[in-house]
Amino acid sequence: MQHYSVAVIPGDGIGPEVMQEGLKVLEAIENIHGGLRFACDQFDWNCNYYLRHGRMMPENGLNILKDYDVILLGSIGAKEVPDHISVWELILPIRRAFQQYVNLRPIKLLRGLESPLRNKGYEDLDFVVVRENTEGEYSNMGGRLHEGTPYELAVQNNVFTRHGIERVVKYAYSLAKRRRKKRVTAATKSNGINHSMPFWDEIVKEIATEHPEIETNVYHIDALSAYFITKPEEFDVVVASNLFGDILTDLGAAIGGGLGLAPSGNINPERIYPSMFEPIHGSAPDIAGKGIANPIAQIWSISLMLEHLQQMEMSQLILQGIEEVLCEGKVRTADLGGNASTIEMGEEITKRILREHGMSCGRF
Ligand code: NAD
Ligand code: K
Ligand code: MN
Repeated sequence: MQHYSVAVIPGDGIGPEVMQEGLKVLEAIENIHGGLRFACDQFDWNCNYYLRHGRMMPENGLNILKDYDVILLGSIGAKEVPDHISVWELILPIRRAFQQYVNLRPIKLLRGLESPLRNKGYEDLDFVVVRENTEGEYSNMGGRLHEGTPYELAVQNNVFTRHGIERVVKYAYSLAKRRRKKRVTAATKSNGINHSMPFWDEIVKEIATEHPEIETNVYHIDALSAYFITKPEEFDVVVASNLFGDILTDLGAAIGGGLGLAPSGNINPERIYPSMFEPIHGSAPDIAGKGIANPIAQIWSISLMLEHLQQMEMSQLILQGIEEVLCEGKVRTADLGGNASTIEMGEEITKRILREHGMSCGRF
């Protein structure tokens, strides 16, 4: 029997709604496999917790999380708490303390869905973005001066370290080696950003020469964004700084069918610390509480989590279950043009995964 400990942080808004469906899928996987056990502990660390305790997680929160095999997150953010508190005091500390320097975001059009890009099918849309996740533009170095005067100013420093760039670019190459097209595309803006991007480009070039079997392209971020729309079939592994990767992947999610589908992994490749899996989307306050959020991004994030735990077959099974439900087309949430609830969508996928294995559908 293989045991994994999972720290579950449902979060705010639609986070708990989609997490509930994700956990049904995880339970189904335990039933199918027989030899896998997930010991899930739930933590109520979110904006409500902040309003009660004045912090997003307990003082020893990171210490508590550190002993888990993996962390599963829903989404964080509520209007009562500024984003610079909710995100900066929960998600960013986890990413940094656990050296989750790779933010892995598959951009893949699932079977059964149509891309908003005309004439692009699932054969054309299948790549991954590797986003640097611990430094770059998301630093807290800087500040504001002369507030309330006409001379008011804000400075935000970007922090790029050789170590930080090398490790994420190396990861991108190691991933490209295992993929079909064997191609790395690096995002830059060396014609507009003076110090950090030329530094980034130099390191990409150094690592590229160590991998002659991998094709390397370097594109400016503005052009690259346009190519996501005009020629997505060209990409295999795209590596980008923290900010560029963040923006590229919401765009990637949109061409892959929307934010309701897009998963991500915050990965510590050395496996010294737990990695964290979460949908790309936030707490979606506009639809929270209505029970209509699409749970697929959360469920697919669990598939990525199983891949990280080297349970490839179970990971594939989840993706297959999602695709089959989408191909059938009967049960769809509002973002996909249907009228199914979050629960109906989650349970349909769970049932499908169980049925694949000739299991009775239990309580569903
Ligand atoms: P968002 O991702 O929450 O929502 C953007 C749009 O996508 C909304 O119209 C929303 O309804 C829709 N959407 C998102 N997920 C969906 C789903 N599963 N099904 C159907 N539709 C979905 O982004 P936002 O509105 O910019 O941010 C809202 C809050 O979330 C903010 O507080 C923000 O800081 C936070 N946020 C958190 C994370 C995170 O938890 N890692 C990520 C992004 C944003
Ligand atoms: K999220
Ligand atoms: Mn984002």
